Amino acid sequence: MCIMYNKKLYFSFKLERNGDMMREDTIASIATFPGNAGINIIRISGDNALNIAENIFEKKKNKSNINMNLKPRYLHYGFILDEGKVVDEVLLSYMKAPNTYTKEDIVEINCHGGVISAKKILDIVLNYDCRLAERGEFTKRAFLNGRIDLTQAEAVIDIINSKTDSSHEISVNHLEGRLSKEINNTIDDIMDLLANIEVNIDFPEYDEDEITISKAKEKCSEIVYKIDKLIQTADTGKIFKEGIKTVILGKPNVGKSSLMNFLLNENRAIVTEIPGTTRDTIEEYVNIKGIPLRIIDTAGIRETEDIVEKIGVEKALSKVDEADLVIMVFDSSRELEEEDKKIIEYIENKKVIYINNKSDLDNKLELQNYDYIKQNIINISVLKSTGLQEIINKITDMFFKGSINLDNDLIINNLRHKNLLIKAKNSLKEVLKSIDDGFSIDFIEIDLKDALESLGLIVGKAVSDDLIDKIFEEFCIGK
Ligand SMILES: Nc1nc2c(ncn2[C@@H]2O[C@H](COP(=O)(O)OP(=O)(O)OP(=O)(O)O)[C@@H](O)[C@H]2O)c(=O)[nH]1
Ligand SMILES: [Mg+2]
Repeated sequence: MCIMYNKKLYFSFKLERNGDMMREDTIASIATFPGNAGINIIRISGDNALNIAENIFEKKKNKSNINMNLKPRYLHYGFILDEGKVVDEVLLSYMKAPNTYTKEDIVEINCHGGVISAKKILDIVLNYDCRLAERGEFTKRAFLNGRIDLTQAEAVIDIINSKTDSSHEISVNHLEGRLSKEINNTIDDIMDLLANIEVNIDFPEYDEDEITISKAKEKCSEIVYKIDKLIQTADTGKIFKEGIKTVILGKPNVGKSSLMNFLLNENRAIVTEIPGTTRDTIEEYVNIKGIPLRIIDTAGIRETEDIVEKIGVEKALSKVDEADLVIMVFDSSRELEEEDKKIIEYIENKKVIYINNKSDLDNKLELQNYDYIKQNIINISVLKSTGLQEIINKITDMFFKGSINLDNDLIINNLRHKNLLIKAKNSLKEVLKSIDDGFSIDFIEIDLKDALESLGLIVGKAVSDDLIDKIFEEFCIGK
């Protein structure tokens, strides 16, 4: 006896959106960032795209291509005209549906850079039966028309927003469909499990109840293990996406800004011998040997009557709350002072790397009552450029268990995915609990279906319009 538990059928109950072409109006926008660059691109998608192109574009007249139609997938050289007047010299391409980014007809016009040409051409395009695209609407159409699933659409925005090579690499993996494949395989596994259980409910004579249950338990534990492994990658994924939020903290004049500049390899923050030089926080991204740091230089912590400095100190302390890592800097040429002690106390629940800067000078820093710090402090001299590698090694140990390897690992870098995986895992744990407690099989079925639903939402099956709108609102215009 065999009942096919069909994934497509299961999700079609739940309003499956992917696959059926949506008939939509034609949209257009500038796909590039207008500014002093070589070119800008205006992108048009929809049924009316070709008609618009034929109306506004005139090919450079040479004998071979006068009056020739806009052949798909060719670059056509010519001019955009407005009431017979040349607006710009352009290259235009026409890509015929359905093998395009949106699965609709697409026209792309490469015009000259700067802000005026692209804006003028877009205005001309919008005079036709066409409207300005919303944020992410091209990619949204790619999803709604079934060319990509939701994880792939989300990967597009992550690629655009990537600040480090590693984050880019993780998102490209997702765009290639590695995450979708993994999730879909897990969905298939649960489908199989459900099929077996359905057989048992409908045709109890075909299988021994206990055998089905023990098999279900084994399979379910395997799936929980697999999902758990994915969830565990989420912290690394978050770090690569957002960078390790690292606050450099210390009393005035210890060399915090000098360390910031050293890590960034540029003179970003002002450095002087006057204590209280840095007033505001300064935030920058830096990728040091594959480690993405979102690094924040702060005002030196001390009691002060200076109103601006006071605000700076408060801001510095507030940054500590959201920090993944604090780099606390001491000045080895000075004795341990009350301010140092207060800072040590303030950050006692954080991940901290203690730095003893100015180790090129005579050491006056005594850390008698702070054995842990004494044993773990890293001696550096920003002036002499020594000790950076040790800081990097320490961060690698703290956040990546000693090594960074993105080659083989599928990494979750999206909070929505993480939360849905946790939900699916919890449903499956309920299944295991029901089995242990001896509940009937139809009970188990309910939690299995809940797990399926959560996993389906990751790849975009049965998602609500509100969720789709929310996801695509994060995109930039023109994508
Ligand atoms: N000898 C020595 N001097 C250093 C070293 N690092 C920084 N300095 C000097 O220490 C002084 C203070 O450096 P800053 O980087 O401005 O210190 P800061 O902690 O940012 O100071 P505030 O912004 O005032 O809190 C400057 O004169 C630096 O040149 C070092 O490794 N050795
Ligand atoms: Mg400073």
